[in-house]
Amino acid sequence: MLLSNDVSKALANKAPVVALESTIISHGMPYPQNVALATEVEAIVRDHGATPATIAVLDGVCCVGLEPAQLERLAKEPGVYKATTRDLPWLMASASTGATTVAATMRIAALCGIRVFATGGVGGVHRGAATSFDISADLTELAVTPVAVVSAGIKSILDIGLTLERLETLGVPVVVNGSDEFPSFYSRASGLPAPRRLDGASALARYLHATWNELGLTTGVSIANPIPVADEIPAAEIADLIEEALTELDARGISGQEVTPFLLARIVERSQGRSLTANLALVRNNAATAAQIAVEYAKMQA
Ligand code: PSU
Ligand code: MN
Repeated sequence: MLLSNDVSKALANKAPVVALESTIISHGMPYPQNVALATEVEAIVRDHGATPATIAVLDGVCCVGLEPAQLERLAKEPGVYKATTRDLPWLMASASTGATTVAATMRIAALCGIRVFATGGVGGVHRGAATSFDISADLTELAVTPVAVVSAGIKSILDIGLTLERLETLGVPVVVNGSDEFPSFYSRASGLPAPRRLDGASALARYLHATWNELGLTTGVSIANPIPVADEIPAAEIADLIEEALTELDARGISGQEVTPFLLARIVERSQGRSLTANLALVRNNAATAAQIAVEYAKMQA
């Protein structure tokens, strides 16, 4: 494990740190918007008083806190693997380079003592999972790793209702920031109620403190942070694009790890970049919220 100077100083001082994933850079967005966003998100975290820790595996080493040249490499290099937790031992043993998903990022963050993590969307139960068995290992990790993941909910490429059921079964606390409805990434709406609601960073930090420090739960926490109203794409508008992407997925027989990156790329193409603009906006929003939560949570540990 290799921590950047900034990250190791912040952790030593018990200062707030926000983990950031790298699959969103390598497999979730096109170049050059991906590297621009990664850089901007780090600045947003800093502006809100926390230290950013972007996580990836570079040449077999788990890196926490990356240099600009390393972000550029992850954004551009075609051979970067997509790595969930179970891929980490192989990347390390074969000295390979991998971008970490929500699951793998959570695991590495937890090993360093980082408790708050910002991303765009988390994985979940895929539509048709009853026959494909395709359920993201992000849910498995949320069940066992004490890190709070701030996301804009989940895209309706997934079955949102089944994902919420699965999270309930796994005992993962799920809370929506400032809304009574669970958000669906591009849209504040999903048709499903928020399992629980809290408003703002200090209430959310109190929730994390109760989860881990007072109750001793060992799970992760899912904090769904709805996309700002001004950046939303109405659910009905994105629904057709998602259906088309899912039909093409079936026609091509794509399965396994390729599913999510394929769907993300198709939706960007078919929306003529509109979905990308919304995606950038919600990630910025999540970075700001996560940093505020990390700041409040750090105060409670003092
Ligand atoms: N959903 C998004 N954007 C993303 C991802 C999911 O809206 O970039 C990425 C995240 O890294 C997430 C991963 O952890 O995809 C889930 O992949 P899978 O479905 O293969 O578990
Ligand atoms: Mn999968």
